[in-house]
Amino acid sequence: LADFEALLEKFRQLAGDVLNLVSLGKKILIVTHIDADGLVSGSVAFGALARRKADVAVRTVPDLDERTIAEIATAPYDFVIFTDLASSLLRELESAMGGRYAVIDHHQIPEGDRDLPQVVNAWRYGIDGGSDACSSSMSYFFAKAVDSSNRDLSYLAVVGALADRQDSGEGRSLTGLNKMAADDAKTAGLLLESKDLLFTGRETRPVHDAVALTSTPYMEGVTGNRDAVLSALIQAGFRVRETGRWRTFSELSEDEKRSLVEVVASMITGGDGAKWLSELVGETYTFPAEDPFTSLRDAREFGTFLNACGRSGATAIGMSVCLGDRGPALAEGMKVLSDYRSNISKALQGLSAEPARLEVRGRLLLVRAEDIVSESLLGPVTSIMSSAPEHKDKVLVARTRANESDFKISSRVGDSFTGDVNLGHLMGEAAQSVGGVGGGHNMAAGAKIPARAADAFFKFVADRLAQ
Ligand SMILES: [Mn+2]
Repeated sequence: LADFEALLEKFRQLAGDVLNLVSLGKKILIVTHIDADGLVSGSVAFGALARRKADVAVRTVPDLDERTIAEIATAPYDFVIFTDLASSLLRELESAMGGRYAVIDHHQIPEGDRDLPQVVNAWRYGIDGGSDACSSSMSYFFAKAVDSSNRDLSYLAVVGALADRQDSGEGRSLTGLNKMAADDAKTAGLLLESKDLLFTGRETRPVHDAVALTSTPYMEGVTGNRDAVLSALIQAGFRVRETGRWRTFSELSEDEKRSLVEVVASMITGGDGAKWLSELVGETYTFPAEDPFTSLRDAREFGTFLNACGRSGATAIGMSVCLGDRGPALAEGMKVLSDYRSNISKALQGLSAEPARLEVRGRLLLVRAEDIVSESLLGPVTSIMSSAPEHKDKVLVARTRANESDFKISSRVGDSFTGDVNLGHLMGEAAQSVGGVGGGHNMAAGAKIPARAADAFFKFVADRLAQ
């Protein structure tokens, strides 16, 4: 049973311990992951301590391995807080760092490690870390325990939760600890919630663009079909432009939204129009303090913005924006976002031009993406591919080179996969069987394995799925 009170009590304890270190002038390092949830949770923990005049620094890592741990352990810091990382490497961390660390995380954690005093993990408190708590909401409640004035950071937890696809409540709403953070943001006047059509880029993209970019749900004949959408809208007499610029979805009147739905529904092939509509309507999370027409106004788009920064090596830009920079960092980040979008579509095109790279083994779809998809884009590319109708009933496992000797692995469970699989555990066990490391969530997980053991790794996964 979820015990939120015990979790909050643990955060009060941790906050007390850390503030004690701060008052002794100790040097603190925050280490976080590069995805949106990682950037938010790292920024929030960093911001909370910086506001208390702590001697604190933050750094990001694409993933944690023993070499990185060894390097961090010898860096000149007295205490290290890991966010959105480390739950599958706690033994290694413990032996490298002794008691000089804390972990704030929501990834699955080995049963035997749950009670380590240094670790604050959602699962330990009966909270589902795959759907009810992300590192951002965890880190936010840590920040609030450090100082209640950090309530103004609550809206960031919403960004992290949506970016980690935790909108698993009714009508794609937030639940659990994420909802508690969202409620704080609403109370502070920083967040508006309403039911609407969840087109991607609803605040920023031209209407036809937003429709064609939307891949959840995947709309056959529409998703990815920008030009067709535009001409259908024009043919229907839809006002797509205002003097000199494209209109966005968020500007449309209710009547216009209805007629847009009609046009889009008529374009969808091979499906049930009413069904996709019901999947497309959901909870929108809007930040009224952000400028209209920026990517920060809609919480889901804010998450995409941060993922783009993280996956493009621009983590400092993403974190600066989280910490309040709406000038140079935002402008720079917008450029990063548009490059990121085009790199992803190039990667997807590259794969579809070489169908031999896809191999079906029973319910497993194996993708050999080396030399086409870079390590940092493997996660997003895997997500998009697994939502495509032809792959939805599979477990998709993709690989690419991380360096000369290792493969990076990214995996997703398709929406209509029927069967019981816990990918976090499966990736962990499969990686371990070949001398690698892996872990994550039920529906999305990853690993790093020695390249020479790739065949054995895939065989392990395929055999497991065949059971
Ligand atoms: Mn996360």
